Amino acid sequence: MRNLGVVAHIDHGKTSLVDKLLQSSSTVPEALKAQSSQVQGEGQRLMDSGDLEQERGITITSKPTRCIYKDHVVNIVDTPGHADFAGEVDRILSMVDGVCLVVDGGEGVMSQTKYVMERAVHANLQPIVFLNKLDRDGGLTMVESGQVETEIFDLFIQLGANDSQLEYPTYYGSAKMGWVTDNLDDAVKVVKGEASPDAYGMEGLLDGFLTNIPPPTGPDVGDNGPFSLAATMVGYDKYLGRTLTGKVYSGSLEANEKVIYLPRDGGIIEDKKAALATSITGVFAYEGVERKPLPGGVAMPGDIVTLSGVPDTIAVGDTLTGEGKPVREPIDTPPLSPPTLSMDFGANDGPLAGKEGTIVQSSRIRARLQSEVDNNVTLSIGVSETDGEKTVVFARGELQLGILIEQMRREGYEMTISPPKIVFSTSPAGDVMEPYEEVTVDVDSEYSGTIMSALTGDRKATMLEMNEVDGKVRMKFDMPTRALLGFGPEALTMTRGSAVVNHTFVEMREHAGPLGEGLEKGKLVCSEAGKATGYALNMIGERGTLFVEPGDEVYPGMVVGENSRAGDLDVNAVRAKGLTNVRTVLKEEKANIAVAEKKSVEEIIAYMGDDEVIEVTPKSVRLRKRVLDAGERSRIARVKKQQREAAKENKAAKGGGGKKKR
Ligand SMILES: Nc1nc2c(ncn2[C@@H]2O[C@H](COP(=O)(O)OP(=O)(O)OP(=O)(O)O)[C@@H](O)[C@H]2O)c(=O)[nH]1
Ligand SMILES: [Mg+2]
Repeated sequence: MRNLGVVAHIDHGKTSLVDKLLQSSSTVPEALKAQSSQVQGEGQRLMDSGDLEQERGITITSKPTRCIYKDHVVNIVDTPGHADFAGEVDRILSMVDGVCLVVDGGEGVMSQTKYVMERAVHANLQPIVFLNKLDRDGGLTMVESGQVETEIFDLFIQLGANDSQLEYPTYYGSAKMGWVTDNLDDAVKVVKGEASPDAYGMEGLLDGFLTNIPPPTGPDVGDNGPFSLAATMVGYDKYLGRTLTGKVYSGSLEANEKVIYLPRDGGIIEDKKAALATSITGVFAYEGVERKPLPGGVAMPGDIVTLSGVPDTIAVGDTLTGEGKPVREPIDTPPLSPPTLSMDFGANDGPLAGKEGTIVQSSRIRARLQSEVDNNVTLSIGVSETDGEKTVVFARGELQLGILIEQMRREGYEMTISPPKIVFSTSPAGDVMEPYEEVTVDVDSEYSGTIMSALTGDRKATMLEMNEVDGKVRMKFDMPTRALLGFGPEALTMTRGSAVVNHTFVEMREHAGPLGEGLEKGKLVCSEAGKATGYALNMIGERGTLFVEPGDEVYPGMVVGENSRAGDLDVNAVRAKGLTNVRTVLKEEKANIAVAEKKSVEEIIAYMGDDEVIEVTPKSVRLRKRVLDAGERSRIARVKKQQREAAKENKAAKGGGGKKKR
């Protein structure tokens, strides 16, 4: 048996690789192979089986799958590459003995490559490197010159990899086309059309797993030892109820056996043992994305299995053990890095409340969030400090929150969500601490100055390094997480889409003080209620960017666009043109109106001002001012301005007008 995780930076081709590996193994039934190649034909990946995963083309949750290759069971776990879901990767690595590190040959080592490898090296996992996407235009250049391999080796050294880890083999190929080889010259021939990819297939890499990754090791308890398994993923199935996935650490388990669990931070409670026991109703493993009864029915040490009939209250990180002969202490599960962002979720309190959602009460919103937390260790919740009715959700990034909100919308929830707050902490000395990130920006050389001034100005970043290769510049910055919000989409606009921004949490540091005022965007705020008209939007469109279309329901205080100047502007979005035939007018005008910019939930999260809230329903996502009344809002704005000026004067007085010397 071999257990391995497929890890990489976002989009480097993990899921494409797992899909192709499955097709080359012998367990996966013909039907699944067909399904897989059909899915791939549409540019989609079989293993990205969730709705949102397929829509966005990214992996959100890790998925184990089991295949048989040359009489070996090979459990492969696909992991997400986006930094917001990095908590998933931490857990997966505790189940496996090796990792297949996928690196896009055209991009080389990226921020998330480092993050996942740091975890893998420290978890003592045996690595195998796969340089992917060599079929792409220019995909070979950096690989042929040896640059990518040097970057990878340097990374391993830097991470303190041990001798056996440093002996990792390197494979070259294309996950998309389904070929791999351990010989660079052969890969070059295939890419240049001098050799056929058919001669290769994926077997070389599967063989590499068998030779280089050690079989699972556990405590030396043999088959008669107590059964134990750490819950790595918890789920819910409408037929099976609560399910749990993890690797058998010791002992064995089959259906109908009784189990209890130990919380991750506590030992066994003797008198509660019997009350907490449940009977396992099923032992399963995944073939592709299909859940099947585990062949043979008995889960043995090393098996990665999904169980049903587990206690309802078991959470990720808890240890499941046999009732008759339990282990006394929970299995050690890895600590997680702290959440960086929080948002308050509450019932919709806007004027359109209750019209579009089916689940609207704050108590039900809280219950739903609680169940999310039970299944996902990287999220946590609490009661909001500002409003006891609201639930605060702590997460690791705007994408993670955006995906959660998007999922809830689809289930019928309607909510108001407050702007993201950075999670601060207090140092032992009593200073306010905030999270810092390392940010890498890859961009066409001509835009390097633009990026640099955008980040080092209002956003308070410090540049760490800058390298130029073939007209592309890679820059590294160090900056507060707070200052990074909204930068991704902005960077794309500033560089005509050429910028790729990546970031990883570094550490908590002393609070950097207020960010530049240039980051505050002026908004176009609706002054009247009704349906937006083409006539009105046509005029408003000249003031900036529109977020709504003719016919969209609007109300006073709703943000209908971005002002091209600083400061908010009240606009009437429902004004109609005289008394002419409204229908034809609408039609004529629609043609002239600038297309409304509809942002995704995570884009709105990163974009919203701190006096705004998001209103989410199954049908709409609206941005609005927290205070709807225009008069009240301008009063608050005046006070805020005064406070800011007073603070500035204060600072100037303290500094004596001159610049402080270091
Ligand atoms: N040309 C080319 N494209 C590839 C190759 N492998 C993957 N891709 C493409 O790269 C994109 C990302 O592939 P995925 O397999 O989803 O990457 P991933 O690493 O699983 O992405 P996340 O899970 O979201 O981090 C898709 O559009 C793939 O079709 C390859 O070998 N060659
Ligand atoms: Mg993926």
